Amino acid sequence: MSAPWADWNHVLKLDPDKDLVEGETFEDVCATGTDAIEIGGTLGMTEEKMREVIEACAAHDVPIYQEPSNPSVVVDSDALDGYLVPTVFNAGDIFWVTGAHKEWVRIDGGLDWDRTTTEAYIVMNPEASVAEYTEADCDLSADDVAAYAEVAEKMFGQEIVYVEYSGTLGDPETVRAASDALEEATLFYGGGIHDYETARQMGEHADVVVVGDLVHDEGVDAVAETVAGANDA
Ligand code: 1GP
Repeated sequence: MSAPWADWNHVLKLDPDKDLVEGETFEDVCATGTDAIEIGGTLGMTEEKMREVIEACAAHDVPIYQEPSNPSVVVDSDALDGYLVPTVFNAGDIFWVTGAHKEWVRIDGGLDWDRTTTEAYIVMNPEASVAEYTEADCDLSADDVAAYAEVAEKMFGQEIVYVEYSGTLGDPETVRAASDALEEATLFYGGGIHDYETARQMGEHADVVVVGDLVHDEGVDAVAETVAGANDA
């Protein structure tokens, strides 16, 4: 059986620390047509906030994954289809490559390996909090990104490679280079997707387009447009 993400075009990432647009509900969010909801966020995260959002989405018919930013916020819930655990390939601080993970594997009850997959992040926007946190080296050429993608898939057996421009629209040629470097792994792209056209453009190269802030800033209609763009790519 192939991995679920092999069939996805679009993922919506919810940040439990941010509100939905006034008047919109998690039911509306789940009805945007997105293939999966990823619940994560870098700042101000607590297990309680995570749990609230997971439970609100669980009533609706969309796969839900938690993307824990650190071991203390991992939520043990049957409502989750799984855990997508980031590891940052271009991090300057080794904590974000394997350091957090060595704590993770020792959480109470242990990790649920049947539902856990890592995402090999390549962090590209130096202004983003994830870049600051991880002390990522974002000064990378398309060729560098392609090389990291190849290392992730071939040397480290990663199923998901994630080119992350969080907060800004990235360079399509860099995304294309990452895509060309991969054989089997699924390429996620995230950052600055805000309408049909940007989703379609990045979806031409990435297997899966990830949309984040848009749902909190503009709302579900804007997200639905990006779903259409990703599906048309
Ligand atoms: C963030 O890649 C996602 O982890 C999406 O980025 O918030 O810019 O859409 P945006």
